[in-house]
Amino acid sequence: MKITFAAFYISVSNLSGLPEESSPEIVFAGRSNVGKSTLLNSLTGVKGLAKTSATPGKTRLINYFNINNEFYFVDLPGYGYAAVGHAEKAAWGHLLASYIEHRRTISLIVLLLDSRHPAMQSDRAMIDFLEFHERPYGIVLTKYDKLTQKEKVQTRRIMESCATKAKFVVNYSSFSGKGKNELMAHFDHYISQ
Ligand SMILES: Nc1nc2c(ncn2[C@@H]2O[C@H](COP(=O)(O)OP(=O)(O)O)[C@@H](O)[C@H]2O)c(=O)[nH]1
Ligand SMILES: [Mg+2]
Repeated sequence: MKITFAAFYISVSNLSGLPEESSPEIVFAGRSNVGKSTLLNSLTGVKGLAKTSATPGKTRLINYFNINNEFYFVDLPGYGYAAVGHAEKAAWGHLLASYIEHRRTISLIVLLLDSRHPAMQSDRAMIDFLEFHERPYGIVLTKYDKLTQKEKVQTRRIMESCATKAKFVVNYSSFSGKGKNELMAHFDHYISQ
């Protein structure tokens, strides 16, 4: 797959604001600061398409991007950010859960995990949730450029034991471009079906 067109489409703050279920959606989820905005910008080649921020936990919206006038990339709000209040956290957890569970046009969920600490409690909870609801998901290990050789081996072992239903695990670095072609090849499979 080649992305020839990418543009912001719409931001929504609740389920009733979601677009019609018409085009396929590739959904990106992960903890705050995992590198999701950076990954979206590097995949599309559009700098600043998704805003990158030094202050994690600020994006509380579901952002839709039109890709090739064919499908959407959907950027979910980051989870697991400690400074967010309890009530707000619960509300967002509920929104994310309902969206992931019920949205019929989701073709694939891409779960981003920080390759240095890939299975923190909130990540495991997300993996369990996806597996319980039998949603098609793949894993991207972000910031792979930061790993030592030893950590690479450890990370792979952890993935093999905890994300058993993942369709793929891609080692990714937005900085070097590592993993980009591999990830795009996986997308082909889910969009052309
Ligand atoms: N070393 C390294 N840092 C990255 C990579 N991707 C993102 N980052 C850094 O991680 C921080 C959070 O990135 P951002 O995309 O805003 O994360 P988000 O909160 O998940 O959207 C920023 O300082 C990025 O520069 C990567 O592949 N390698
Ligand atoms: Mg972001």
